[in-house]
Amino acid sequence: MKDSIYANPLGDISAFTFDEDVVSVFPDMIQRSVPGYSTIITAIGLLAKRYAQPNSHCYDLGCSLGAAALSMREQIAAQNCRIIAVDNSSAMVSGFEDRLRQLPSSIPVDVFCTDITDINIENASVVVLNFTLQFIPIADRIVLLQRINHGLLPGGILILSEKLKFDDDKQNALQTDMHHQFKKAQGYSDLEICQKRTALENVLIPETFGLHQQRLLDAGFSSAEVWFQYFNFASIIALK
Ligand code: GEK
Repeated sequence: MKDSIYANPLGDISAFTFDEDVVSVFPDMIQRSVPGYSTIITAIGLLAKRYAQPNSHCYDLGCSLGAAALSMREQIAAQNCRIIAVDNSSAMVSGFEDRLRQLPSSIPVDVFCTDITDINIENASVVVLNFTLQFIPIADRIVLLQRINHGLLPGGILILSEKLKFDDDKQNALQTDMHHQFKKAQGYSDLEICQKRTALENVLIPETFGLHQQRLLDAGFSSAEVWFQYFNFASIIALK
């Protein structure tokens, strides 16, 4: 279904939530809003193929409809892996469960409707935060990353994708504008772009790559580098 949630003028724009209306258009919304989204989803599968260890867990935190979990499930060759997918939107979780019922596979996927800051992360070889950390309050991000690092096995990997901001004002304005140009090229109107931006204010809180990198190192990762970037959207590989 095509996303037209912000197509008409809304008197009062309430804060963005992942409710049933969003879930019904989510695949179209994320594809047309996040530059490089499908490339990142494909690469998450390839990285999981390389890093998933036998008898370990692969986590998709903030799984939405499970695109990253399904990409991992398609590629993982290691024996006896379990995918654990978590989201705190019940509409997303039931949408993903519906999808899973239609797509059986030998690799089990457990889906939990809970806050990712509340879950136990253990015996993990791969952890994915694909455009999710940006919705966690900044003060809580370090603890979550520490817990992920702690739950990763030696040789484990975190894939962290985020919308970025930039220290330099000109760079920030340019990259933000290019993102809007990307959305316009995907068929969104100026009104849709503007109303969505208002709805996301104080809900999606981007940070610079420098802050992410330093926090990942502070959380115990040995290195963190961008492997993909398209305007102000980037994906980072952090190695335990
Ligand atoms: C994808 N990874 O398609 N606990 C659990 N889930 C949360 C929390 C939280 N505290 N905060 C937000 N979410 C997906 C896309 S979307 C990104 C991820 C976007 C969930 C929220 O319910 C939503 O489903 C997801 O994080 C963010 O690869 O829409 O920009």
